[in-house]
Order: sequence, then structure tokens, then C-alpha cells
Amino acid sequence: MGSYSTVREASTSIKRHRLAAGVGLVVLSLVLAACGTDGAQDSLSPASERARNVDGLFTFTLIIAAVVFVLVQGAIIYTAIKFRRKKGEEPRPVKQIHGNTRLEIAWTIAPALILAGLAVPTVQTIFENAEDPVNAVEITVTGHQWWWEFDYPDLGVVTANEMHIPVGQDIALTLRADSGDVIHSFWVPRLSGKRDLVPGHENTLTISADQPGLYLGQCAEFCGLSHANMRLRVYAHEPADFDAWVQSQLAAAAIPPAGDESLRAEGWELFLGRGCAACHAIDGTEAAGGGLNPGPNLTHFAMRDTFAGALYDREPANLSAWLANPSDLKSMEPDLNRGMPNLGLTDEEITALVAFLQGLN
Ligand code: HEC
Ligand SMILES: [Cu+2]
Repeated sequence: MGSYSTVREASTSIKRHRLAAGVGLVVLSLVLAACGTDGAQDSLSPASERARNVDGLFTFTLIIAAVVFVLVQGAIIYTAIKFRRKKGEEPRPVKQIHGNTRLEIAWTIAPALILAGLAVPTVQTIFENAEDPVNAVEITVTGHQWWWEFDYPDLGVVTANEMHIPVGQDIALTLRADSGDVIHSFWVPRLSGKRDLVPGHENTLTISADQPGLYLGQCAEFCGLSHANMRLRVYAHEPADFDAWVQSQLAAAAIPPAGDESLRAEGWELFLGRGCAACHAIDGTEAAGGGLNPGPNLTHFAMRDTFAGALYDREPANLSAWLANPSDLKSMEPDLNRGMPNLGLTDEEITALVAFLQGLN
């Protein structure tokens, strides 16, 4: 009996060690993964004045926290080793002490001073980043479960998931969500800090980019099933290229003319006949969008690189799969008016619709 239980204990202890080693390895690899320098949303390579302010504050705080961590952990490890129970030695009868007033005052004041020291640059950064935008491009950002709508009210452009901006200029964002939607948060780490989009309340955020390029972002406030699939992209252009983009967006939608018998024209008929036009607007046509569960404006859909919350490349295979059953590509709850429903399209209908969508440039 005795030897049996010893064997069992030994094997449990081996299992425990294996488990501990496994967990340790997972934690280690997660920690090491944070050291990558080519992260798509690397907040440690800020690309605008405001993002640099946030990054500077982060570095400053991290250094102070690291010093405190080393001192406190050092003291704990030192004490644990120095006063550990030694073999064959009975615990010494120690005099119980109730406290040390001087020590306690010291370790109350020290953290208070550290926090006060941190508050100064924190408040300064908040004020710097809240400065009014100058000569800004205005964009209204609406967070939907689970995609982004970008509306340029002064320019008359509406697009989804992919925001285009000129470099070196303030971009004044008005952040909102429809009533009945939930809170989302706009975050493009290299361009600025985060800010919430709250139903029934407008927030503002100023962003900018120093250099042309693609900056990735995503929703940073848990907003339900496809929160992780609610990504966004900011394309920063030289001013002339930005103007050209605006012009391309203002051009009339590429709708096949009456009498056209191409596959695209067939797709346009289906778009109107199969209910797509009830949720998706195409400017200048009878496809007005709106509805119970409005979807992205598709006027110049074929000028976007991605779709469905910047999750998939806009290419025929992905679009066909999307139209066959949107929820296969992205978890959604169309029955609850969140996301695009499965419209039960046939393969032929899908082929025509994809041809139509791919022609919307
Ligand atoms: C009930 C409303 C509704 C109907 C009907 C509907 N959609 Fe959608 N659609 C949506 C919503 C909402 C999204 C956004 C889904 C997401 O990204 O989370 C969407 C996304 C899309 C996208 C991706 C757009 C982008 O830029 O991300 C395409 C393309 C699309 N729908 C095409 C169609 C076509 C074609 C039809 C008709 C066969 C159709 N939709 C019918 C609501 C609808
Ligand atoms: Cu969200």
C-alpha cells in the first residue's frame, strides 16, 4: 500500500513539473513575442507628434516602474534568502513588533511623491494632445458592429474601413456610434492614442501622420462577437495624391448603362432585386442604403484593398465566399441586426454580383 502511494505521488509530482514547465514555456514565448520590432500595430514606433507624446510618456513611466520593480523584488528576494529556514535550525523566538512608525511614514510618502511626479508629464501630455486641430481635414467616424464608416462632410466622400488622409496635416475626427449600437474605440497606435465611440455622445480626436504609408488600427473596446475582426486602415498620402483620391471618390459610380447585357449589368440588376440596395448605398443611384442594418457605402468599393472590417483582401474568391455566406468569413449575428445576412444566392448570382462589385472603381 505504502509503496503504491509513493509511486503515485512521484508520478503526480512529475506531471506537475511537466505542467509547470509547459506553462513556463508558453508564458516565456508570449513575453518574448512582445520583443518583435516589426509588429503591425507597434505603438513603439510613433509616426506623429501626438503619438510621440504618448510614447514618451509611456517610456518615462516604464523606466520609473522598472526601477520600483527591481528595488521591491530585490528586497523581497534578499529577505527571503537571508531569513529562510535553515536545515536543523528551529525558528528563533522573535520579538513580535507592531510596526515602525518612521518606516511606515517613509513608504507612504515615497509612492505618493512618485505618483505626483508621474502626474506632471501625464497631465501635460493630455493637454498637449487635446490642443485644437489647426486647418484640419474633418472626418466623422461611426463605429458599427463590426465595421467602420468614414464620412468626410466637407468633401462629400463616404467610405468604409479604409481612411485616406494627407500627411503633415491635422485630421479632426468626430467619433460616434448609432443609438442601439455599442461602445467602440478608435485606435491607430502609430498615429495617436485611443478614443471611444459612444452611442448618443460625440467625442473628438486629432490624428496626423508625418510620412506617407499604411497605418493599421482596430477597435480597442470589446464590442461583441466580432470585436477582433473590426480592423481599420489609414492610408497617408502626399497632399497631391490625397486630392487625387478625393477626386476619384467624387466621380460617378460605375453603373452599367441601361441595355447593357454584360455580366456586370446582370450583377447590378441582382443588386437592386436581391435586397442589397436596401442596406448598401451607391451614390447617385436608387441604391440608398439605410435599412434596419445599414452596411458600408459601396460607391467606389473596387478602390478599397480590403473589405469586412479590413479583414479580407478584396479579391474574387473572398468576395464569392462572402456572398455565399458572410458569417463563414466573419462571426456575425444578422438575426439580431448585426452584420450581413446570408441571402441564399446561387453560384450564378454570386458570379454576376462579384463582377459588378469588382467594377465599382
Ligand atoms: C440587411 C442588410 C444587408 C443586406 C441585405 C446586404 N448587406 Fe452587404 N453588408 C451588410 C453589413 C452590415 C456589412 C458589414 C459587415 C461587416 O464588415 O461587419 C456588409 C458588408 C458587405 C460588403 C463588404 C463591404 C466592405 O467594404 O467591407 C459587401 C461587398 C457587401 N456587403 C455586398 C452585399 C451584396 C452584394 C448584397 C446583396 C446580395 C448585400 N451585401 C446585402 C449588410 C447587408
Ligand atoms: Cu468595436
